Formats: sequence, structure tokens, C-alpha cells
Amino acid sequence: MKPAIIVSRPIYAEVIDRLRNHFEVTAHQTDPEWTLAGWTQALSAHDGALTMGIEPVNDAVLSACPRLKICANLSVGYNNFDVPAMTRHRVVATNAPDVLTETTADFGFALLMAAARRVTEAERYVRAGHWQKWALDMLPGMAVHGSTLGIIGMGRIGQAVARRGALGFGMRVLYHNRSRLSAEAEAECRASYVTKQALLEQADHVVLVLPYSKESHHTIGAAELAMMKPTATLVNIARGGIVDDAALAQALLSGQIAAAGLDVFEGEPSVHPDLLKASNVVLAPHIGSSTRATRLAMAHLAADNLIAFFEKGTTLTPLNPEVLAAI
Ligand code: 8YV
Repeated sequence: MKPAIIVSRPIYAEVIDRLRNHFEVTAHQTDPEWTLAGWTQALSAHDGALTMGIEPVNDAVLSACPRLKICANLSVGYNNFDVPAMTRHRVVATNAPDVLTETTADFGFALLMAAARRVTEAERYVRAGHWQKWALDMLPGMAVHGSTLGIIGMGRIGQAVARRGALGFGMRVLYHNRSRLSAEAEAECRASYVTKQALLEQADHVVLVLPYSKESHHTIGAAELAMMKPTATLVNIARGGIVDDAALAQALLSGQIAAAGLDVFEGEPSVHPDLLKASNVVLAPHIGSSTRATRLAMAHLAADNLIAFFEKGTTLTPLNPEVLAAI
């Protein structure tokens, strides 16, 4: 009998068709409103799952799913997984890195430029019919070229943002990360390692690309915003919760910093009501990796992980390889 796989939300039909060649597939091609109990019960009837990076897989869920062997996230971020709990329950965890790196870095830059050059504010101005005459001081923005870019979180996407800044826009690039890059990697993306405080004080544009964890919760709060230049912009393409959104809204409304571009939010899809009041923030609904080609590649990579696991006892992008080694 083929292993039973659940796909938690709608994905491309061609990926479902591919999975059906290998598995009994329970697809949810109309978006389900999962409750925790409903998700746990559905998961418990399967040997493997293709998850979207938002369905919880933690100790309580796993305790109800003794049959489960693998969860393959269709995302590089995996804060929906409690990986140590998955390891204890001998459930393999995989994510979907690399295939989204350049696309997500593009979007980080799109948000940076839109925030710094007030693109969405300008569009609202024109659409509202306010543009009656040319004016020298109309919607002045902040320079991107030749400015200082500060990147917090210097993994693959952070480095791709750095390359865009240094090579494309002649920016001086500062970064802060849990661990310092090798000298070769620093040279390749022309980035200098600094403390978080130095980065916040010196950067004209701060881009957040670090994974969410208890330790990275509110990496940017009121104290950090107070260290930033009043002309600075802040971009979050990482995860909700890395920024204290209430504090950020106050900093934007009071002019403590100039602008922000946000793709992720605390408690998304809800957005803090004070952020909605601020005209100097560009808001996007978590679409950093959203080109069709990239999302399709992410879905195929998640499927590849499931197929490799059940057919060869291996995976392409494991998060807890020790579970595979113990099988
Ligand atoms: C995903 C993301 O599209 O990969 C990530 O971590 O944030 C996005 O690229 C999203 O999580 C849905 O899976």
C-alpha cells in the first residue's frame, strides 16, 4: 500500500498529480480553516505531511500522531515546527531553502525602495486626485544608492540582499548575525560585521532577515528604534514577532524613523491597527517568495523531500538528520 500523505492547503495541481504517483494523497485544494484539533486529527491519519510553514507540529500534536514519519514544510522558515519535539518523536522535518533566496531578496529590495522613495504614498496621492501641480519638494524620499545598508540575519537571503545593495546600488553594507561570516563570504557580499547597536545607529536602511525564535522575539523594539536615525527605514521580510509592531507603529507615527516596509506581522494575517494609520509604511501580505516559478519550485522541493524519504530513506533538506540516521 502507498504511504498516506496530507497536503495541508491548496498547492499547484501539477505537484498534487506528482505526489499521487507515489502516495495516497489527501489534498485540501479549497483552503481549510484548520482548528488545532481538526489539524491534529487530520494529521494523525497520515504517514507524512506537506505543510505550509504555518500549521503547528509540536509535542502535543505529535503525541496524537504516532503514525506520522515526516513533515515537509513548503517554506524556508520552520517556526511552526518544534524540531526537538519532532526528533524525540522520530518525525523527520524538512524545509524548502535556496530555491526562494533570490526572489525573496528581490522583494526585500522592493520594500526598501518603496519605503525609502515613498512609492505607495505617491501612488495613493495620485489616485486620490491630489496631484494638481509640480512642486520641488513633493514627497521627498531617502536616497538608496550610496547609502548605508544594515542587514540583521546574514544567511542566504541576507547575503543576497547584501549583494544587491553593494553591487547594484553602491551601498556600504553592514551586517549583524549570530555568527560572523568567513572572510571570503564577507568579501563576496562586500559586508562588514558590526554590533547590533552600531548597525542601528549607522544604517540608513535596516533589513531584517533572521529566523524567528524565542531569542529573536522583538529583536527590534522601542529601545532599538530609538537607536535608529530619524531618516532611516526598516524592512521586515523575516517573520512576524521579530519586530514589536506596536512600538514600530508609534515610531512611524511620531516620525522617530522615516519609513518601513513590512511583509510579515505579529499575529498575521491581522495587522496592528496603528500600523494601518501610518502613511509611511508599505504593507504586503507575506509575499516575499511569491513568484509562480519560485512558489512552484518550493512545492516541488517539499514533494521531493517526501518522495526521497519514503522511497530512499533520505531527504534533500533535512532539519533533523539524526532522525534519518536512526532509521
Ligand atoms: C513562504 C516564507 O511562502 O519560506 C518562508 O519561510 O516565509 C515564505 O516564503 C510562506 O511561509 C508560506 O509557506
